[in-house]
Amino acid sequence: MNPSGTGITITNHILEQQYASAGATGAFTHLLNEIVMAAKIINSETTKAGLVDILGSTGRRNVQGETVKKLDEFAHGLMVDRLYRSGHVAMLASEEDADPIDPPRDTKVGEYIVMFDPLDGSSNIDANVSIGTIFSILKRVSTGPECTMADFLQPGFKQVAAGYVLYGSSTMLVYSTGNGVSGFTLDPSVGEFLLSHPNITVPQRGKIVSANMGYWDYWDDNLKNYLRYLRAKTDTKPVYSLRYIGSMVADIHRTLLYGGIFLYPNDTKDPKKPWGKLRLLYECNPMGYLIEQAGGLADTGKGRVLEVEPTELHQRVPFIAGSREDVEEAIAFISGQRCE
Ligand code: P6P
Repeated sequence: MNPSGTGITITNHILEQQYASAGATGAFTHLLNEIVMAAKIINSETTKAGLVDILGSTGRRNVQGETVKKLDEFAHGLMVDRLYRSGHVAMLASEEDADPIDPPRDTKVGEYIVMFDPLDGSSNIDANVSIGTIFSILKRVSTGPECTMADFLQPGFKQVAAGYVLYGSSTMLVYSTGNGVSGFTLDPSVGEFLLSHPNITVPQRGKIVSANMGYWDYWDDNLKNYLRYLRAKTDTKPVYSLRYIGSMVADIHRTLLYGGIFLYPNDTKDPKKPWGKLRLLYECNPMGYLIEQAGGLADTGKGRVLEVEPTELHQRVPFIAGSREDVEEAIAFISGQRCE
């Protein structure tokens, strides 16, 4: 085991990607490094969230004397500040804001569009369940002085990078710029993300199914046939284990490492919204990009997630992702081609 601080830092890794990319200007490197900085600061806040609540409930202020903010509002504000500070962002969109976020006055802007969920799963934080930050990076496509909605409504295969930060038993940053997926673990003793999971690859097939089975009655018969198939013991397949954390970053991280299948399918909870809960642009596209970069598949049940033509900033899509063979099998059931 290397002593702390002797591994490859994420900054080294990002720079190596820049050197390998002909004509790179360093803008992308700077942008990614601001996300790394934001991750370190958010991590610091999430690890003391419980304490802040206690302090906040007595003094109405946290230990630094600041007004106690909801953690996701804090993470949102920090991401906006750090990203625009890079000087390479054209415009931002966040799960926390209905509309895209304009750059502050007199901010140097660049060519990148970043969409993010600043603290996905934050409702779990009081239970000390892992939560995460998800980000998706594209290049603007508009050419005028102002960005347009077309810059945001690009299909997922246009992403130039995507990643997440998982604030859990250890804090990890996992990202891809299109050359495979790399995972870095924060070493608090040196304050650096060190390469811990080079070239993450999803196993071709797994033995884990990850879905909120509480919605069973809202799902259609084809999906139920698939789930019954997974829990059946046969000579050709094992019984699948159910693992569902209810925090997308944690569930997808496990799926990337262990394989299997994660499903947030469409449901009939609200007949007017038969498309599930997860948002396309800053949850399903970045996670789908990472899963595909790691050799897996990400599908809506009706096609590849990364080929969905977006129509709205916060639109939701069904999301079925994980090991290639598991997703292919799920789609065969969901489409009605298989029933056992
Ligand atoms: P449900 C968290 O609130 C989140 O947006 C995702 O992180 C997670 O995958 C999903 O919702 C869980 O939703 O309906 O199963 O509680």
